[in-house]
Amino acid sequence: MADETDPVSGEATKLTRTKQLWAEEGRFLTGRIARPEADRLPPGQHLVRNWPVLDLGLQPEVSHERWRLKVFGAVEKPTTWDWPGFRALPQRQSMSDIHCVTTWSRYDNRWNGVSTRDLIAAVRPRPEARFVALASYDGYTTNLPLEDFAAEDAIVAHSWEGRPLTAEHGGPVRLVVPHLYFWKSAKWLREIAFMHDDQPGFWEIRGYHERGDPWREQRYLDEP
Ligand SMILES: Nc1nc2c(c(=O)[nH]1)N[C@H]1C(S)=C(S)[C@@H](COP(=O)(O)O)O[C@H]1N2
Ligand SMILES: [Mo]
Repeated sequence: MADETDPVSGEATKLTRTKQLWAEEGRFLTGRIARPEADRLPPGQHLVRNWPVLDLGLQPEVSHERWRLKVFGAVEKPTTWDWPGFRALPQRQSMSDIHCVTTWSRYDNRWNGVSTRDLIAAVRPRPEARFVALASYDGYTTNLPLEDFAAEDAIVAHSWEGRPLTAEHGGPVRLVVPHLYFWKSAKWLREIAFMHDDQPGFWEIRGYHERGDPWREQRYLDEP
C-alpha cells in the first residue's frame, strides 16, 4: 500500500496549510462582481464614467414641502404621499447600470429609495391593471408594463451614491428601472397611474419603442 496521508486525521500538507491561510485572509478576493464586460454592455452602447444629464431642458425645482407622489387608477388603495410619509415607507438600496438610448451606459449606480414592489404592495393593484403611466413635474410622461415596473431592482429613488438626488438628475425622487432604456426612468416623478390599457408617453409618441429593452435594442418603434 502506498503511504498516503489520511485526508481526515493525517498531517496537513504544506499546500493544504497554505490554502487554509488564503481562506482565512480572503486572498484573491477583489470584491468585484465577476461578469464579462461583453455580457454587461448591451449592443450598440458605450461606457461613460461621468453621468450625462438628459431631459426636455426644463428642470423643475420641487421643494420637499411642495412635493407629493400620487398613485392612483386601477388600485384598491389610491394614495398620495407627502415627503415624511414617503420616507416612512420601507427604505431599500439597489445597485444597477444605466443604459440610455442615446448609446451611453454607466455602471454601478447605487440608489436608495422605495422599491416599486413595496409601493405596489401599498396600493394593491386591481386584477385589470396591466400598465403604469408616469407623469412628472416637468410635464414629461412615460409608460411601462406593470411587470417591468415591478422588477426586483426597480426603485423610486431619492438618493444616488449616498447623497440626495440633485435637481438635474430628477430630485426629489425619480424612478429607476435598470433593465429598460433610461427614458422609462422618469425624473421629478409626480404621478403613477395603474392602467388597463397602454398609454404612450412623451418619447413613445415620438417614434421610440413602447417597451425599450436595451438587450434587444428596442430603441425605436418598429416600422411596418
Ligand atoms: N421628467 C423627466 N424624466 C426623464 C426625462 C425627462 O425629460 N423628464 N428624460 C428621460 C431620458 S431620455 C433619460 S436618458 C433620463 C436621463 O436621466 P439623467 O439626466 O439623470 O441622466 O431621464 C429620463 N427621464
Ligand atoms: Mo434618453
